Amino acid sequence: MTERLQMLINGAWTDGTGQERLDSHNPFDQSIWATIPLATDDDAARAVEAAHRAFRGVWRRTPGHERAALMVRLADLMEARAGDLAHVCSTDNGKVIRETTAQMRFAARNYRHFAGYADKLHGETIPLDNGDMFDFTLVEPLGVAVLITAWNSPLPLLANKLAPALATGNTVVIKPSEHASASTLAFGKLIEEAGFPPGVVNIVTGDGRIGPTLTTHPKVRKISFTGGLPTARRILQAAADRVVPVTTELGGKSPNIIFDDADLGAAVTGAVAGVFGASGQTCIAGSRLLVQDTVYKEVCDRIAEKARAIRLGNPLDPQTEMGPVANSQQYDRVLGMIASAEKAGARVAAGGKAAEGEALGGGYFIEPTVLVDVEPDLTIAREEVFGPVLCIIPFDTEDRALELANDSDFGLAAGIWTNDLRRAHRMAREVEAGVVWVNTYRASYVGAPFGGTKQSGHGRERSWHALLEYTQPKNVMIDLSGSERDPFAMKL
Ligand code: TXE
Repeated sequence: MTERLQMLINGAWTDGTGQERLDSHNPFDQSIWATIPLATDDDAARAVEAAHRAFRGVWRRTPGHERAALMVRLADLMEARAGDLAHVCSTDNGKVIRETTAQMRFAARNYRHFAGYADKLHGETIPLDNGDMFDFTLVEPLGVAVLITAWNSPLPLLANKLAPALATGNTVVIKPSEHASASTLAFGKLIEEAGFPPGVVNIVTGDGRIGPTLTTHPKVRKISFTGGLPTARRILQAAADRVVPVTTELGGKSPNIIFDDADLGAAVTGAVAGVFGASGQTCIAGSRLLVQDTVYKEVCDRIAEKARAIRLGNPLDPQTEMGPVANSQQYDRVLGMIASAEKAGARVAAGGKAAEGEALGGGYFIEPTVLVDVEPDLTIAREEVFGPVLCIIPFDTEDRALELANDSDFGLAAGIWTNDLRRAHRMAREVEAGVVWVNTYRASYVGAPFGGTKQSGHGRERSWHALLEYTQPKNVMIDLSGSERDPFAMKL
């Protein structure tokens, strides 16, 4: 049965004012399993107005400890329903249930972590030389924040934004991806159950057409976006008109660098998990593997062997290691990029084509693909594939590894595999990335800042740094002297 889902505006579930709906496809078998409303501009504007009223009316004045209590309740609910939510996520975007289940716990921890900040936000007093003036700061929320997310990990991506936004007293309008909105709408039910006041969290569904209404609405004070670079450019241009701050979490072409002094077993496993986890559909995918020439052949062979052994199957089966890619556009795009890379001279050491078979339900499966001897200037080595494709590039010296690693428009993550402590520190300092892993890859912790540099985006999510994205200090200066001053002289 196809589920008919609704949006959440001002505390009420609604089809919106339009008649149109979008289909949600299960990427495992291409069935239409749900439909979502295609929000109109009017729906988007109503959601912003509701968030604005809730900000002005109740949320801004809700004490920190009460905001925290609601967020903890939300985290409890999310943990209790992790199984159901993971099921919706996996059905909607094809990510394996092992990962989506862990992701629900991770997202819940995010709300719990930021709840801890809600009653501990404070400004500072600033000593002035002149003793009869008193100066202090208030840390204030920005107001209505529009949170736009992508389809690959809807609820963890949302938690990165929503947890700090709520903890600091902002209200929000969420716009999940048209390719995977169902889990965000299921999460909306928990927002309601936890008891958040109406309008604090609104969810509108639809595609990019409602984007401009959300990003140019005069009552919006903040935009946080996770998605692709072309959309980021459009959002930044829209926000520029009204000088609205934007946090961007975009893609990557992250280098994973294996030196010959590394523990090769761990490095090979880390490289495989780093790019084939989530079928390569993560912004942090370690999609460029740089391997020192002395161990190049051995590493390529071991990785190709491991890639061929990855178990593909139904994402809802806990034994499955890799699911389909999330939608038909991704499927066509990834296969097209592999074909072009082969034509341009990359050699396929594993995979390279669509995966078919009875256990694969007719879905959007692509074989885990390893391309070796890849010239660093090939498109496949420079552009984000967002699919299960690894490019392996040899290097000789540490300097050359660094040069290759930094020769990218992106700068999200980097992995360094070495047992040389000095080299690990040198590389960590020199590599252009927002996140560096040494002897591990794709590890996450809510207390550690996350975000990119260069065209991977700006601003930070998770950790106390995320609080800065949703607050601004207001400086207050009080004259305590009680005496009249020279009105034409600069004070102090
Ligand atoms: O992203 P989009 P898509 C990369 C990846 C992928 C590519 C495209 O390479 O192949 O992006 O993915 C909303 N104003 N990443 O098409 O289009 C849209 O509805 C406001 C990397 O999914 O960027 C959706 O909610 N919003 C990434 C969101 O933007 C607009 C994860 C993202 O969609 C809009 C996903 C507009 N004008 C894809 N137009 C990562 N960083 O992990 C669209 N949207």
